[in-house]
Amino acid sequence: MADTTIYVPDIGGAEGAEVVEVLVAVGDTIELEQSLIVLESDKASMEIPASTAGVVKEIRVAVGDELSEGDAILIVGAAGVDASGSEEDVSTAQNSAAAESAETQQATPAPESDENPSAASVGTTASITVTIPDIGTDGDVDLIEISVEVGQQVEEGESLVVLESDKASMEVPAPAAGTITKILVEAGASVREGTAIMEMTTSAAAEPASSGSAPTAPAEPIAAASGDASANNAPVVANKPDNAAPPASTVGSSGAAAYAGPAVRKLAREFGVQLDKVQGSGPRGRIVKEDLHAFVKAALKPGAAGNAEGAVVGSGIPVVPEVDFAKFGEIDPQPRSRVDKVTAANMTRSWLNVPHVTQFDDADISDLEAFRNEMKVEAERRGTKLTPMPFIVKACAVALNANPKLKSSLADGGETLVYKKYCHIGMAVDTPAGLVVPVIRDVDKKSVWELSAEILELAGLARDKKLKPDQMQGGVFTISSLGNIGGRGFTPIVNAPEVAILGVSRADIQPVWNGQEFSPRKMLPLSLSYDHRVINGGDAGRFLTQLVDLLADIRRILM
Ligand code: CAO
Repeated sequence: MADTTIYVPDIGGAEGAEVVEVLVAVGDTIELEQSLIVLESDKASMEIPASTAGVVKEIRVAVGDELSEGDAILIVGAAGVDASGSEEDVSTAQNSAAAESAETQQATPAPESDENPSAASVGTTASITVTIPDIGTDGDVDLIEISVEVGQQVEEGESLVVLESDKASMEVPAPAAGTITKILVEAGASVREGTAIMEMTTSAAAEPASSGSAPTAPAEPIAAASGDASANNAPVVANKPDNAAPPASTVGSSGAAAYAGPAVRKLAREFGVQLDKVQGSGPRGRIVKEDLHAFVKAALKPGAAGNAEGAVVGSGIPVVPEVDFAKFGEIDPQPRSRVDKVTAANMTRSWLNVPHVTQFDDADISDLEAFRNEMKVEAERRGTKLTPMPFIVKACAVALNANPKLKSSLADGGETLVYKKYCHIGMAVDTPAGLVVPVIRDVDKKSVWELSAEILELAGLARDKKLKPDQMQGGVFTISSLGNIGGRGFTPIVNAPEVAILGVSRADIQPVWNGQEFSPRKMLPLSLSYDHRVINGGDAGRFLTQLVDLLADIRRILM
């Protein structure tokens, strides 16, 4: 692709609109209609979208420039072409020199010259290392999640990583808008104030704060690049409060007079929020994402206007009113771990979306238990411990492969059922930080010994908070065993988008009628919950019956 210059399109006749933000940097890969700059006239502020995709090779404007229709904004080249290797040698040399100097200082403001627009094209990137800010503790804390990846563009204040101490979890925000160039830590690492976590290039025009601002520091908002631009690369207009007549290209109908960028408007539409009801905290009252979050949070509080006790919100779910428990006695409010909160959100989502049915049966594991006891010495010799779990996991894999619907998932909004040829099974593990579900891969290809060792290893990693994200992904079915704890049965919640989950309760000796007499048999209570949109009683019955048969005679696992 030849280099393409992107010019200011028709901006409704506005002359000399001021560049208030540059949203991309040299070297960025941009998509069609991605916002490039924000212009502000005396009537409105506008985000100018890209009329072509590619890599930004040169930026011809800087914050403070005054632009009119037809002025060059930037030059875009083909993706994958090194900017320094193009025919634009002179200007890119300027850029890289400027980029280097920007590492230590802010970009030089562009000279206000209309005659020589290229003189205004200074490189506007700086490279910074983000470190862990003051997190209120001298000791190490766990870095439990990396929320971004290399190459990702982030907004100022966007969460980069999540930390969890034994007291609280917190997010470290991006100190400035820019692009992540290197991640220096792994999820599960122990970090402390000052630890370098990633490197990023920032738009120098964005005035990056010193690296590693406080996790809760309110970010000086910068409009997000938006995929929400209207067609034909028309600028997306965010009306200023004093703009009485919104231009035709204004995005969104509700709150049209509010002063907000398209990304915020899009979010507002998703939340169903009327923007003119939201107080903006950005420059000149611009509404930023944080304002929207605060608004929604306040609106969801019981007692908030329009949300009185008993009223319904969102999808029509009545809100459980908050109770002042201190009125009734001493209380000890504790912040919940992130794992607990994520589990709560997942469970609620599954409970609300999945029509659950639970089916019960007991497997006679007397012979399995006898065999397991015989194997105990060998297990010790192998340095492992043989619980019923690896046999259950293995039997599930056999029954799942024979009943593949039980390991399918819905897709395309319910139009498609995705059958999986692989058999990765998740195992719920109870840890002090909450419930986690490591996934055992290719269960159908592993021996019971291998599964036993892997279960021990994954359960240990889970309890030590050392599981990597990919060790918790890709499951087709989940087993939740409370066998080591107790209970006669329970109704587990499907781990969507999976469609079935097996609950295992505590095995016990039960009198079982053998046709002539009651004999003492070790019975394992099983409960299978399934998504009735996908699985019918017949499917579930066949699966569970086969599982019970396999566990009653584990030689069948080999068949
Ligand atoms: N019936 C009777 N005894 C059982 C049993 C069962 N169904 N399952 C396990 N046991 C026994 C084991 O044999 C072992 O006894 P011994 O030490 O005498 O051999 C003991 O209970 C402890 O087992 P374990 O917990 O060390 O190992 P496991 O393989 O059975 O389970 C794991 C591993 C990770 C599933 C389990 O430790 C765990 O965390 N379970 C809780 C999962 C959970 O919270 N689920 C709920 C999710 S929904 O809220």
